[in-house]
Amino acid sequence: MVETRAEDVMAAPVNIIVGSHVWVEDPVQAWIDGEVFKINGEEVHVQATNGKTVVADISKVFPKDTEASPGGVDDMTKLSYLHEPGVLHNLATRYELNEIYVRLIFSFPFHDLTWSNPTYTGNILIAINPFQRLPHLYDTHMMEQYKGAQFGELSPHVFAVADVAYRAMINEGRSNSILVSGESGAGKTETTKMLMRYLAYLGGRSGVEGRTVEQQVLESNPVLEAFGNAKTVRNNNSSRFGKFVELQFDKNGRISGAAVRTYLLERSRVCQVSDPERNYHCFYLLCAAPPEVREKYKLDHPKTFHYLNQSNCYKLDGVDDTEEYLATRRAMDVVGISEEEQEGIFRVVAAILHLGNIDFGKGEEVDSSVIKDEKSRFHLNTTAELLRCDAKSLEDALIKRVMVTPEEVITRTLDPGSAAGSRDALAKTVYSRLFDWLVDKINSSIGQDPNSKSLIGVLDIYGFESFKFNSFEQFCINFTNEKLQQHFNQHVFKMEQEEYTKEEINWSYIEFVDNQDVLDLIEKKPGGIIALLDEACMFPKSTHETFAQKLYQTFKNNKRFIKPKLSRTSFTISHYAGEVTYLADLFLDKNKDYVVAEHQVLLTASKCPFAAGLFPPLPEESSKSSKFSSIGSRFKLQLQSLMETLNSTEPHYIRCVKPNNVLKPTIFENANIIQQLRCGGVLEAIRISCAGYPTRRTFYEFLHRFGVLAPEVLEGNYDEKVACQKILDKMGLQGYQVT
Ligand code: AOV
Ligand code: MG
Repeated sequence: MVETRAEDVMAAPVNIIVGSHVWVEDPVQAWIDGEVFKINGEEVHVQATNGKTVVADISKVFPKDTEASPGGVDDMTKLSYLHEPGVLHNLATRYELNEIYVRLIFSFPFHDLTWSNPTYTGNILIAINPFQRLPHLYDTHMMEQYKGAQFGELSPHVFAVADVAYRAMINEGRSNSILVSGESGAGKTETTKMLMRYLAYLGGRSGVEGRTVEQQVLESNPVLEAFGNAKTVRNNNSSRFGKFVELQFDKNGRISGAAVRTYLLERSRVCQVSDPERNYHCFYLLCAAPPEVREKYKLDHPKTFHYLNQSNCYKLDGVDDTEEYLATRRAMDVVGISEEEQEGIFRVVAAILHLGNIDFGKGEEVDSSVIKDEKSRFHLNTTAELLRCDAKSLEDALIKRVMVTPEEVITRTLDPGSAAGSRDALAKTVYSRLFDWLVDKINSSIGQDPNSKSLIGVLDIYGFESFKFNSFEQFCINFTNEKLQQHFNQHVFKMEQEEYTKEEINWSYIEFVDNQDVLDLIEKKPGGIIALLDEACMFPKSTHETFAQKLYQTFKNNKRFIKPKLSRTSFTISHYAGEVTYLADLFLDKNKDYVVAEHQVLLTASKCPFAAGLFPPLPEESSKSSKFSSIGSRFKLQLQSLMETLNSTEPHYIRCVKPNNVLKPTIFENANIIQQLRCGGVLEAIRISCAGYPTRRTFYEFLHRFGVLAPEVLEGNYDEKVACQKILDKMGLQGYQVT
């Protein structure tokens, strides 16, 4: 095999002289450009174009491409200097022209592709959020252009990625997946919707009357967004759940079914919202519904509801909640949710708002509570009415607990604090059941194609999160991101390097951060954090403090685990994307997956078939056994199964980048973007794509192709390998290996 490599342009620069145009590091702008005016040993003095004079070590000074095309390049590997400032400058140049996509093509084959078919099918698309509508970029005309165009012929685009995936599926009969990643607000969900729109366009049945599968798939997005998205400080429409959409195709390449899998909806948001965030969109759009709907559900301004007024944010810029209500109803029609079911759904949503307004006062007995006042009584009655259950039973379910011992039945009362906790637990359970119901309904309504041989999966999952206070939700979200990062590493780095090792090619291993150790820390069984958390949940005397102590003890020598000084309940994990400190305080509660028996009984008995349907009676056995079910462990299994699915597909990656934290167009924050590129492994991927040996030929192919350069070699009766070597020697080539 003869392997030739590109110029190793990532290596430290060698040709820096006085007069060179260069990039140097800058604490504010990350990189600034300028001209070298003095070199003193390793010290380079640069006159920057912004007026500053900078002295930097030569290893930190990179040459600037003075002949670069003014509009930048559409493929990173076309840059003459592939270093961090060059990559960043290229993205900035293009972003200024509203060219938000740049691709990174790898020209090496993966080990599972045969030599007869060495085309590399994977590529990475970098997408920078424009924070403004660019309608021309996604219109029908654009879709027409991308359909059937040769890859690389047109500008990089999400449509091009979807097109490659679709064609690979048709031609090779293999399943493909498109993994969209990036931090919160980077544009994953919007990108996913574009991908789905384009795939629906390719695999749709134009001219078919009535609801088509692809229409239903597309309209499932606004339905899920209304119930699973909310405004956060990072994104006005932040997905609070993960989503994997599997589009199934028949043998003619037409969409024949689809399945939506969702992951871990953030439950705490239903009763706890911090300023200036919002609760799930559906609550606000229902409060803005036409008057007759509002009257029916006894709704008023969102500020009158405890679950909404903990934050002062009610409205979203540029969003009309009344219009959103109508749009959601229309989308529900298309998806196949009946009028009656829609009525049931919104009745439950309204009931949750009223439930949150029930307050508790101290009862006469010790540790007991009563419904606080007339206002609370009104909301209690309204909740019962909407859920079609008995008001007294609802009251009891909120403030009393029944314990059955072999001897007797004991009724225990709850103090006002615990009663409020019980109320919130009910609200969260009902809401998460409602969300799961919607997902199931969408799946059954769209239908699965059991005969489908190939599919395209699109993954839109929450990005890495690190806040001032991080809890169990962030722990699960970041665990997911570690898993996906490993998948990316395995494909782009490990496999490529294993290929070199297998063929015994000299290869200075490009360092990439292998995160297997973080995954072990989190999910190893036994002994990982999730396993220890489950143990703590099962042991009645555990508290968050004993749990934290156990972590400190177990992981005191773990490089990825840090105990913050002076802290008694928080712990820090050194993730691939940076350190995150978690507060263990609510981990135990949030990990316990159980429904209070009284709540279950109450709702199973509801006279509303929809509400009762959310709480099917438990089978005899499970109601008795107190088998512990853990959210963390279940999530781990879900992720495992997702990874298995992804591993059986040909992956394509889209890395979304958030250009600024103010969510505004045209602002390009260098340091922020570099951080995202580093975290996402994009820079290493670029490095490997040019430092590797992108072109490979068998000896036969090589002779066939390049023999004309040395006809005398062909005439000589040489061994193939020797003949190749002779051609290479004659041409005086460098940067190749013969193995
Ligand atoms: P996310 O999915 O990555 O965040 P979104 O896809 O919701 O981010 O994008 C955030 C916002 O950026 C959108 O609401 C749009 O206003 C804008 N945006 C993103 N992509 C585009 C585009 N291609 N064209 C125009 N505007 C865009 V999160 O769900 O928070 O992780 O959990
Ligand atoms: Mg999203």
